[in-house]
Amino acid sequence: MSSLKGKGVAALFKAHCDAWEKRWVNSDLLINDEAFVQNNVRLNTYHLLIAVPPEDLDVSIPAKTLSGEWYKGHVFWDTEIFVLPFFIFTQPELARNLLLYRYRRLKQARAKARENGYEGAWWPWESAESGDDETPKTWVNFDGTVIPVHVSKREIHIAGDIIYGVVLYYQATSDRDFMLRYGAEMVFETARFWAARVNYNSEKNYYEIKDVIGPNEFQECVDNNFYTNYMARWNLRYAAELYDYLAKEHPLRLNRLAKKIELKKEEILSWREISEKVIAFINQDGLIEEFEGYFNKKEFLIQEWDENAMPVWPASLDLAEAKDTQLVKQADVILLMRLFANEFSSQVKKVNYDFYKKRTTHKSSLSLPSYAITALELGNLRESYKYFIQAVRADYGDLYGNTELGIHAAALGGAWQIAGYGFAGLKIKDEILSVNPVLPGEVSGIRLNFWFRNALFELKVANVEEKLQIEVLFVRDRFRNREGIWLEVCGEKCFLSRGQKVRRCQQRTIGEVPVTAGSQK
Ligand code: IFM
Repeated sequence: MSSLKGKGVAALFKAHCDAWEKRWVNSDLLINDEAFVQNNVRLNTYHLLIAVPPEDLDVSIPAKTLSGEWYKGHVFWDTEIFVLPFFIFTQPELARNLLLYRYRRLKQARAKARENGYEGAWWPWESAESGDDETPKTWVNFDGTVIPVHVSKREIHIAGDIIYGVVLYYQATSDRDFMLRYGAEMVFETARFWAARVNYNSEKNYYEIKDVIGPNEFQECVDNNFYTNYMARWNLRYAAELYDYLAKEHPLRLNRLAKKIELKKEEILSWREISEKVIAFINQDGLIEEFEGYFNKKEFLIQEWDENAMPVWPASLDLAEAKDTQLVKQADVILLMRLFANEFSSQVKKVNYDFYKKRTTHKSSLSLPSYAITALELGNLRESYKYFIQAVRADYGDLYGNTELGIHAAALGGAWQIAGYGFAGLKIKDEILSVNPVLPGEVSGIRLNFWFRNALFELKVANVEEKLQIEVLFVRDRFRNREGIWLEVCGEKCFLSRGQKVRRCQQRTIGEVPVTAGSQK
C-alpha cells in the first residue's frame, strides 16, 4: 500500500488506463449496428476480460466466471469449447494458461479414468482447484425439482472437448513448445481413455460408446451419441497422426514422452483401427440421429416463442417428460457440425439445421451461437441475426431469468464466436486461416483484430449497397525475420507482409444460399 501511495493518484490512474488499454486493444469487437448491440458486445467482452488474470495463476474460467456462486465456481467444458476461442484469437498467451490449468490436473484426470476402470485420462465434468471431480450428486432443475445427477460418469465428451481446445490453440498459434511439453501428453492420454471406453460390437463390426449423455442433456444414459462418438473418433485419429508427426520431426521428444507415459507402438495401431470404426449414424439424406433410438422418441415441435423470440416450453409437457420426446435442450448435432465445419457438406448442414431447430429449446445459454453460425453459413441471415441478438443479450437481457446467479461465460464466448467464425468467417483449414465475411443486413460493418500464428491482423468489413468491402491488414509480427504469412481472403490465397493490406469486394449474401452437395465423412 505504501508503495502505491508514493506513486500518486495521477500515475496510478495512468498505469491503470494503460493496462486496460492493452487488454482492450485486440479484444474490442466493433459492430456497426444499433448502439445497444455494441454496448452489449462490449459488456460481454469486459466480462471475458475480467474472468482471467493477466498472468498465469493456474486457474481456469468457471461456467459463471467469478460473477456469481451458481455452479460454485466450477469449470466445465464451457471453457474449452465456448470461451477459449476468444482468447486464442485475441490473447493467445491467456489461452495457453487456460489449457495449462487442465494439463496440471492430468494426474487427477488419470485417477478418474482409473477409478472407473479405464486407462488414460478423463477430466471431471466439473472441476475446481484440486482437479478432483466436483460434480454434485443431485441438482435442482430449472423447474425446481431435485434430480439425480448422471453427468459425472456419462458426459464423457469433455475428454475430447478439452483436446479440441488444445488442437485449436496449436493450429491457431503454432506453439510447438506447448504441444511438445504439454499438449501431446494430453492428446495421447485421452486417446487411451477412448480406446478403453469404446466397446467392440462383433456382430456389426463397429465400435460403439454406450450409456452416455451428449450435450443435449434431456435424454440421459443413451447409446452412440453422435457428438460423443465423433469426438472420440477424431481424438483417436488425431493422436495417431500426432504420433507419426512427432516420430518424424521430434523423435527424441517423443521417446522421452513415450517412456514417461509408457506408451507402446501397438496402442497407436489400435487408435487408428478404432477411429476408423467408431460408429456415427448418418441417414442417406444426411440427417444425423443424435443418438441411437432418438428418432423413435415422440415428435414434439416448438410452437410458441416469447417476447425475446426464445422458445416457450410447451404447456402440455412436464420437464420430466422431455426425455421421451425429440425435444433438445441445447445444440448437440448442430454444435458438432460447427466444430468440424470442414467435414460436413452444406447439404448435410441444412438438413440437420432445419430438422433440429424445430426441436431445440435453447434451455442452455450454450446453444444459440452454434445456430447463429450455422444459419449464417447456410445463408439464413435473418435467422442468424436473431440468434446473434439473443446470444449477445443473454445476460443483459436476462434471457434465462437467472443472471442474478452469475454471468453465462459460454454465452459471452459464444457471442464472440458468432462474430469471429460467423461474421468474419474465420476458419482454419490445411494450416491456413481463411477469412470469408458474411454480414446480416442489420450490421453495416465490423472491425475485428485477431492473432494467427504470431501475426496480428485487423479485419474491417463494410456493408455498402449490398456489397461487402473487406480489408485485412497485417499489423504486427512476433517473428521479426519472416517475410510474411499466407491467408485466404474470400477464397483467394494471398501472401501478406507486415503492414500490407488486402482488399476484396463481394456481393453480400441475401436470403437463402443454394446448397451444393459436397463430400461427407
Ligand atoms: O456445461 C453446461 C451444460 O452443458 C449445460 N448445463 C450448464 C452447464 C454449465 O454451463
